[in-house]
Amino acid sequence: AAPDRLTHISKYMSLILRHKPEVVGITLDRHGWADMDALIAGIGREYPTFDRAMLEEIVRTDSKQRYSFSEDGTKIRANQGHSIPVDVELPETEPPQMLYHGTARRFTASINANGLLPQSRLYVHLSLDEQTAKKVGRRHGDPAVYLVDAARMRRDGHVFYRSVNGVWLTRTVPARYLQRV
Ligand code: HQG
Repeated sequence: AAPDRLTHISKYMSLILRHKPEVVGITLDRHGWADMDALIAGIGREYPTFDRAMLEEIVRTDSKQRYSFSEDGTKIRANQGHSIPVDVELPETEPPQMLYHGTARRFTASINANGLLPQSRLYVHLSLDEQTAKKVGRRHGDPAVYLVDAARMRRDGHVFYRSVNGVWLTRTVPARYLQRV
């Protein structure tokens, strides 16, 4: 299939598997899994010719490894980024000393005052390096990057998870752990 058609479908899949499974009439279980056949049928209503091979191609070629299949191959889920409260069974993990968060400049006054909040998602998303954070920030506009004192947060009892695709997750980051870079 043409690359931009696959990109469109991948975005639609993100919407379904992270935020709104109901748009294609499916549900996620409490661990975020969707039944593959139901998902394929649901997406097929919007994109005729969509099939299992295309789904597998999207998952395999996804630049951020956004999706995983269940071991038995009957289910699929998003690795992170959910707004609906699912538990993707990530173990609590010791973070590196420092992490980064990319945002838009227009949010910085609010972030400096209130810290990083998960907004519509379950977690605040943090990046391993400044470059990646800047890219994430650019999605929202003129980018701004914060350094997050993850080691001190952890010492103070904040919990961190690393998603299957390497994104770091934590509930909130109070402003005292943030520094603009
Ligand atoms: C900002 C992409 C005002 C926050 C990326 C961000 C990521 C505040 C926006 C993943 C705030 C939420 C998530 C506060 C936070 N006041 N603004 N107190 N606290 N914000 O999209 O981190 O391509 O929900 O800085 O790679 O940008 O979708 O989060 O700008 O991993 O797979 O509120 O999405 O991955 O925006 O991105 P988002 P995000 P995918």
